[in-house]
Amino acid sequence: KGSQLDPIKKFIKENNVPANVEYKGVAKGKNVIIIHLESLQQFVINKKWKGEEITPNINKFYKDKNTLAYDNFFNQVGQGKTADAEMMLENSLFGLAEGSAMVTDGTTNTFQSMPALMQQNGYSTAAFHGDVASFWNRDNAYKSFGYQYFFSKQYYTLKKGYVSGYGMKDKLFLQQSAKYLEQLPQPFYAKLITVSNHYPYGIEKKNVSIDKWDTGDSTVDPYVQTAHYLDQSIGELLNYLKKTGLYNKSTIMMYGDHYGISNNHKPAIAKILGLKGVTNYDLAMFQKVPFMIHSPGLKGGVNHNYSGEIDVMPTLLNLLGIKTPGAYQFGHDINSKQYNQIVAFRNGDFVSKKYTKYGGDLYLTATGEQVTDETPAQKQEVKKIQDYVNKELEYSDKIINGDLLRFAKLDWFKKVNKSDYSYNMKSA
Ligand code: GP9
Ligand code: MN
Repeated sequence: KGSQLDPIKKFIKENNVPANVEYKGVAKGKNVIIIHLESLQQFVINKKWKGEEITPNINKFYKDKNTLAYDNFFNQVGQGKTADAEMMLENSLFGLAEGSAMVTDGTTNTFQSMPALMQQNGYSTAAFHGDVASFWNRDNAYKSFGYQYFFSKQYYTLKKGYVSGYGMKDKLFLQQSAKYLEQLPQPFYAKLITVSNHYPYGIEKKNVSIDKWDTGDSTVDPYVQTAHYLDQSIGELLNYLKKTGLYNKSTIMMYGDHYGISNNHKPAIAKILGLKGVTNYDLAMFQKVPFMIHSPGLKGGVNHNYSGEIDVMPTLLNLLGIKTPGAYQFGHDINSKQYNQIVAFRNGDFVSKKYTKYGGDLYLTATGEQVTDETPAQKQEVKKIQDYVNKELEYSDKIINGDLLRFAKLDWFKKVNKSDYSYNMKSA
């Protein structure tokens, strides 16, 4: 009797593509700093409002000669939002169709996660977030992922007005985080999760330095102000990293976790994008989020492959020169010459190089033209993509729901011992 992992192993092997050798190991040995840009969408990159760039600091980083950016990169989250993004980025496994996998399975499941792997490759590992440790069950899931340190709210000096919404204001959070960061043994793998650009986009007057949008949708209009504030906090952090010399010793990756403006705000979205109205195709493209990697010596540029959060781990691993043969990862190196360009959304919709399916409608990805009467040949092509999407979601769910990685034996990975870690400041 074969293992439940066998068909999954077969699927992954059949769809495997060779990682790009030109990028292999170019970031080897560098610190890794991951900056989670809360709710930041790709459309704000290089966009102006009233003559001013919305995200000038991130734009500068995006255009740097050593930054590799991806402008057709999609969020693939479900109800788990931030937690789903974290799950995909650090495991190359999807969140679940319902709920948050980090909450339901993060405590008990076995994972072969990025932090644990990095630790086994000689890195120290730390996560930073200015909310309570228990949100999204991070205090347990991070142990399963192999984080040595988790600097949550209890580790920060909090004065009156330091917190808004889900946690510490980004500028204050990143200032204090940087002080911890520079004390970590190098090389380190660190992730910093911002939160100020989170719905309902509340920001006090003294932090406002750009006008609201004027769509008339009061939920949407202040998004530009919190995005601008997030950008300023990133600018400050990058300056600090340059000052301390860490910038040149690190690979810095930034990504947006998911949309900030939901599909319930179509008239406002149309206004912001300068469209007469929005189609399901426009909404699909609206799911793009920033993804960029900066590393000293890295040959920069903009990669246009249709890709998504599930691909981050394999893409990074190739840059870091870490091999994971036979890994249970559903993503692929986006830089691969044979990268497949199929992006699954959590509900089974997809974007691919040729076709986009969103909200039950089918479009040609290149033009946005709707396909209503599929030819038999088109039907065949679409079915092939849909089958792939359904299978990867199904197999990823099987791994998480069945805790199947407890059966996975790979010689490059040592099983994580959760009891090695304790994040509580008081008991530590
Ligand atoms: C809270 C934060 C928000 O800690 O990460 O999560 P989200 O609501 O975006 O999923
Ligand atoms: Mn989020």
